[in-house]
Amino acid sequence: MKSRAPAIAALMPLLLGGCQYQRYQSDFGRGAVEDTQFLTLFTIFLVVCGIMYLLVIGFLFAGILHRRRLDANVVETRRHHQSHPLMRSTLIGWAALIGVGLFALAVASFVTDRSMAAAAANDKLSVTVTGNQWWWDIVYNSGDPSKTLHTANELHLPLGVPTRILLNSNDVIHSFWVPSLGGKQDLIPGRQNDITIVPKRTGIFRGQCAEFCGAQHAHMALVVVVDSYPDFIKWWDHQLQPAAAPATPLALAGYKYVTTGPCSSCHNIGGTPAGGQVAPDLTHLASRKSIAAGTLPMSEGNLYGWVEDPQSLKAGVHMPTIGLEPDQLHAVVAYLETLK
Ligand SMILES: [Cu+2]
Repeated sequence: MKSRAPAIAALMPLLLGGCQYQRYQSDFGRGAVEDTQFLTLFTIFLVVCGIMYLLVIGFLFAGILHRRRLDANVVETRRHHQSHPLMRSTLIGWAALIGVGLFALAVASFVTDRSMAAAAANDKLSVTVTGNQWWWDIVYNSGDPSKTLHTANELHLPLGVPTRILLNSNDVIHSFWVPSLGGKQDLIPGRQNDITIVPKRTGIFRGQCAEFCGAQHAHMALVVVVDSYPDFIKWWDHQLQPAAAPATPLALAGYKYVTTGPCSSCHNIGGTPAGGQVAPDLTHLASRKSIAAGTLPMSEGNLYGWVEDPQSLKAGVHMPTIGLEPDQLHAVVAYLETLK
């Protein structure tokens, strides 16, 4: 008989890849302490409610069968209903079971709630995330202003560190939701909400605005990267650096256009004259994994497409289609690619 080992070995990358993908955006991702707590609470509710449901259905069918047998003799049915002791004890048992089930759910819910509140009280890092149509502004808060970091659309979190994420909105209601890392919280204009996450698995996770916020709501995704603590500090230190100086004549031409032309009135690029504050910070744009809040993967081709005609890729986005000449487009993309 032929061994199945080679076939299973051949399937392993597919299976492992599937697991990896599942964690990317999944309520079963178990990427953070909060996600695991939610999942445990969900499992307890599912089991208790499932048992209750099966019991109700079981009693229903038992009642129907019992009734059919008794209907053969109406007199017997009446006598039975008046005096059957099993009926009374069954009802008392059922009421007690409902009480115990509801009490168990209340205790489980309370314990989960307290445990999440404890993590929020011990936060070690504070990040402010502001929702905009249709992108995420991200500021890493620090007591030292030279360490305050401004970025966009890609959130890095350190493994095992309780991080409080302060949530604001500049326009309409959005919702911060990274399924693999825990719950969901609204971003409301004029009000600050917060959510605390303690990541327990390194990796890349996808978040998505979960409150309909306009035509491009579906293109308001958030890439969340959980790094080991040393990698996170390395990333933070690198992101604090000003933009790299252009090294080629083409990139230099792009630098001049981007930092003094129309782009600079909306975008900020650290260490350059571009100081706009109403669009995503571009200082380290090319180090990110996506363009336009998860609309496209980061690549040279996608940068060309996005810069040339953002309206065809994300209709209604505030970035206008400027109509660059081909040489301007080559130069702008060459410069943006240096912003690692
Ligand atoms: Cu939305």
